[in-house]
Order: sequence, then structure tokens, then C-alpha cells
Amino acid sequence: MKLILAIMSNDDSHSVSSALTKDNFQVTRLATTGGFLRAGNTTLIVGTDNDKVDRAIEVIGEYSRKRTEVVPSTASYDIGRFASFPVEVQVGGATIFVLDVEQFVKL
Ligand code: 2BA
Repeated sequence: MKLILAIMSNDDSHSVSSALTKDNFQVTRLATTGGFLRAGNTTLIVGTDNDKVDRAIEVIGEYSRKRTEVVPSTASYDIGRFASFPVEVQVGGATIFVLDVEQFVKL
């Protein structure tokens, strides 16, 4: 058995956990915080059979892949005026750890 820890943005976590659950994986969601940005992210815990790890990673990748989004940004000018313009930002992606499980017990 393996334990998958998948860290991703809060925005992607709902669709990833729904897709995993639909695919019969058992999922636990943790509200976590990145050490570098100190912003909230989500860590999913998935315990699964060895032969299903690749499928779980495939599903996570499908719903959290890196993509570019256009968001509004504002610039201020010294004359007290503001202008709004679109900027492209990269969002999504996941950091995944796969660990061996020594023992799995449900009481
Ligand atoms: P990512 O590398 O995609 O990492 C996203 C989040 O995944 C991290 O959030 C952290 O919560 C987790 N994570 C990534 N690698 C990990 C590891 N080896 N062990 C445990 N957790 C891990 P943040 O720490 O807030 O980092 C956000 C983004 O800032 C990172 O995106 C990376 O692009 C950048 N970053 C992180 N540490 C950096 C550093 N020391 N110098 C420069 N950039 C850094």
C-alpha cells in the first residue's frame, strides 16, 4: 500500500478531490500553508494500492495542471488616476509525494 500526499492550490482542490472520489479513491483534505509564500494551499492524503498510484497521479494532474490565466491588474499614475489592464499569471500544478505504508489499520 502507498500513501500519496498531494499539495495543490485551494482553487483546484475541490475538483481534484471530487474526481478522485468518483474514481473510488479515499481522500482526506488538509488545510495547509506553504512555507515560502505563507499562503493557504490544500494537501490531499490518499491511501491506495500500489497498482493504483499511477491512476491517482493521472487524476490529480488532470484537474490541477499548470495553466495560464488572465487576471485584471491596476496601475496608478502620479496624477491620481488608475488604469486597469489584464496580466497573465500561471496557476495550478501539484507537488506529489508517494510513501510506502508499513501498516494500515481501521478500528
Ligand atoms: P511549488 O514548488 O509548486 O510548491 C507549491 C507548494 O508545495 C509549496 O508552497 C509547499 O507548500 C509545497 N511544497 C513544494 N515542495 C515541497 C517540499 N519539497 N516539501 C514540502 N512541501 C513542498 P510554498 O512553500 O509557499 O511555495 C510556493 C512556490 O514558491 C513554490 O511552488 C516555488 O515555485 C516557490 N518557492 C518555494 N520555495 C522557494 C525558495 N526557497 N526559493 C525560491 N522559490 C521558492
